[in-house]
Amino acid sequence: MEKSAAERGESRAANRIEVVQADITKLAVDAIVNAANTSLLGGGGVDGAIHRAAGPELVAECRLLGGCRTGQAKITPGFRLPARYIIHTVGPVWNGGGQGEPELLASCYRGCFVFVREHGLRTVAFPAISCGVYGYPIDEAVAIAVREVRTGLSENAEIEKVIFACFENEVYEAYQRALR
Ligand code: AR6
Repeated sequence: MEKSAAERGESRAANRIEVVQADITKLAVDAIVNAANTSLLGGGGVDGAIHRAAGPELVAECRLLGGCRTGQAKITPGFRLPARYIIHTVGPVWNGGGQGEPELLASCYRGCFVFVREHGLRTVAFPAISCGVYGYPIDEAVAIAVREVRTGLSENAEIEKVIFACFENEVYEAYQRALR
């Protein structure tokens, strides 16, 4: 029987999503996403790893950007990374869920997809934004990430692949469950 357009769209999106256990700084993609803070000047977690791997040119470039609000995104070159670009976004700190956290986290993913379109990027890797130091419950964050990535893929046929780069088992398993 023929599938509906919605079903076809869904399967096309599913084929373009990959979950990997990897250090995001090693991925040779068009862009990796950084889970940054509002200063954009570096920090711990994935942000620290990206700044170390990209080299000191990154913080010099970030100083020119004037920070970034929670839920928004900014783009820089990848410098010494295998990735061509870094899209820096600031996830919400989890404060119980009543402070607009879900909308702010969704806004991070949407802001990244705006840059993906503007720069004609075909491959992009996301870390689990807000799932580390910022304390977002993993299953809830993963549900938002998967929903927003599916939407981003359905709105942009040029994207070949979106990778969820997971550092921890718990996060990797949460993505596997959400995508099943
Ligand atoms: N590759 C992929 N994922 C990683 C890597 C890596 N190299 N390193 C850590 N993760 P976090 P947040 C995972 O804390 O919660 C920084 O100090 C990590 O296991 O990096 O958004 C910033 O400057 C977790 O699953 O980001 C901010 O101040 C996920 O990445 C603050 O942390 C996100 O954890 C942002 O907190």
